[in-house]
Amino acid sequence: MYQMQQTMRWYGPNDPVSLWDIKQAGCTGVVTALHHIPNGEIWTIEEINKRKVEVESAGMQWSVVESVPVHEAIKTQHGNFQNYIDNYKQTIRNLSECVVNIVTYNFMPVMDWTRTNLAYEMPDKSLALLFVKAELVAFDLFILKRKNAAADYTEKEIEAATSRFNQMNDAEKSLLKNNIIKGLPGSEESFTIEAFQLALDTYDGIDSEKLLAHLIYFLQEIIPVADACNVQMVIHPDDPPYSLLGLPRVVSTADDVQKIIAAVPSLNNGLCFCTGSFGVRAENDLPAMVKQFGDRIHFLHLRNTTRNEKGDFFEDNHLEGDADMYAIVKEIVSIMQNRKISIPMRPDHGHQMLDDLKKKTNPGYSAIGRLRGLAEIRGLEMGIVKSIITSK
Ligand code: DNO
Repeated sequence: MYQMQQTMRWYGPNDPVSLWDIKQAGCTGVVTALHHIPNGEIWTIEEINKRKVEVESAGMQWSVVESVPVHEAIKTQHGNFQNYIDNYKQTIRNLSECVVNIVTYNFMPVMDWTRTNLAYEMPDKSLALLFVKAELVAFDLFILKRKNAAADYTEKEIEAATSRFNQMNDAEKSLLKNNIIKGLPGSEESFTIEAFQLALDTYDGIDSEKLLAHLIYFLQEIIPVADACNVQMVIHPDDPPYSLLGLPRVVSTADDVQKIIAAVPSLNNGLCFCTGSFGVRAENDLPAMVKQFGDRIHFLHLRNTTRNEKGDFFEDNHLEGDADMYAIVKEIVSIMQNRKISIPMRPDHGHQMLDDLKKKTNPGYSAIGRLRGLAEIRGLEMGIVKSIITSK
């Protein structure tokens, strides 16, 4: 039976987690990107091959690129954005030339994934990633002081933000600011507060309808290239899956995904199905979404979150939290048998725990927490697969 290909993300030679650590976790594939190449520039065949050889020298395969970042000019359609689209096409061709055929990207304005607290202590003393809406609102109103920000929030939200901000000392305020504007691992963008405001300003007049039109234009340009060279493009959902700081978001729900597919139906217009991102919205029925979009899910991020009705969430253990991981993996197993393929997955994030508590790690990307997540999901999948075989 077809089973998921087990992979882990690797940030390249500076990652404190080595390729051999990943190999020892039981992975056969690696998810990586050429983070040293400035956003918008072409990835040359030479540079791609260098990374490929490095990964292969540890006995694994470069399974998925995460990410080829989409330049902000493409999202806003400002300036020489068409040049950036042309560069993007060339990067897709070059990756295909090197037989690296799955490419992740996102279309989130200004910020990639966002958390307000990167070291939230769990009852077992491991550290998790946390998003507290009141802290984000406090950052917006009292640190960034964005014009007309208050109009984006309810009275209750403003009250909660004010009271949260008043409890924070200077060090906590500065940490909150940095968590939001400095960019989390893989974000490729890092700002000062002034530059951050300028970046937000470039979205003046761009609502979600316009941003979606820009995304569709981008796809109409790049998907024919992906089709011609057999590359699967997979969009990562918004994380968190709702508007932040007044910015539009267009990849947060099943309806959003449906619109993107309807505009560009090729199966190479695919999805990186991230259970942790979609799972923060209660109306996203994850197993149903796997079923609905199964023919174009080419990459999986498996992780779990526990949310509340205020929009807060923390990253839970992989098999705990709001996402029914059993039902999700069962659906994935069934889709892989229908499609006769193994879909690459990575255990997304993990708690900082055990020896990693003494180390400097990339938030969410320490070795041991991800190893725990991978091991649990691997066992879950094996149980599902064996129970299907024995019930036949
Ligand atoms: C965070 C990641 C994201 C993801 C990008 C894809 O942990 O899931 O940074 O790589 O959004 O482009």
